[in-house]
Amino acid sequence: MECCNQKVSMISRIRNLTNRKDAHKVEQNAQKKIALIGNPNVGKSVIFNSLTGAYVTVSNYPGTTVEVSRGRYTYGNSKLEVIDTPGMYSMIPITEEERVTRNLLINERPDLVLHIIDAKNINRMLPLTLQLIEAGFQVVLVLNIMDEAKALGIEINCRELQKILGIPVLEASAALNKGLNEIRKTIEEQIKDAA
Ligand SMILES: Nc1nc2c(ncn2[C@@H]2O[C@H](COP(=O)(O)OP(=O)(O)O)[C@@H](O)[C@H]2O)c(=O)[nH]1
Ligand SMILES: [Mg+2]
Repeated sequence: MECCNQKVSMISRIRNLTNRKDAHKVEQNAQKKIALIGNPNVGKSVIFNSLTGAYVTVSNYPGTTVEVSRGRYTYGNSKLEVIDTPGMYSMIPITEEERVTRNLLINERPDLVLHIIDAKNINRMLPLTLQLIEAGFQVVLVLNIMDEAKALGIEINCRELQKILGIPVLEASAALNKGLNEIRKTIEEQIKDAA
């Protein structure tokens, strides 16, 4: 874990030396974007629906038959675009869905990435969190399906995980409407920091 810790802190130092935001922003005042990323069946769409409500468009990603949903998230006077992406296991794509999500991340460079994982399987899912951090994204990790994890006796030391990764880590049971206020609060705090 120490080695992983050092790696993450080195990456964040390198990230601070580069000016990636300016390099990728087409418009200075473009609407900020949040992408929901994660394996299939981790609750991305449940969280997307709760964040966006009525204003949602679903379209095929250009040149593919893979659907991507986009919606609006409003707070105060600010509006964000939220993107519900096709399931992804790794930044190195095997399926067409993964290729779409990888391309979307590269081409649209979201200001914030919510990596949503199933709390029952964090060991299998954390490598993608590291890949997203390594790729320079501002990441928030959501440990969803906590209700089932707890029922199985799985306990996760969120504080320690947060310290090791250097990013916010939240617990949620989105289908039971738990943890969503905390997700909203964290999005609003984090998006302010996204220059
Ligand atoms: N028990 C439980 N089920 C959940 C939770 N979040 C989502 N689900 C269920 O998991 C399934 C997949 O959710 P969905 O949002 O479609 O996942 P996606 O493939 O990541 O978009 C659905 O049946 C949801 O109702 C949760 O926190 N707890
Ligand atoms: Mg979905």
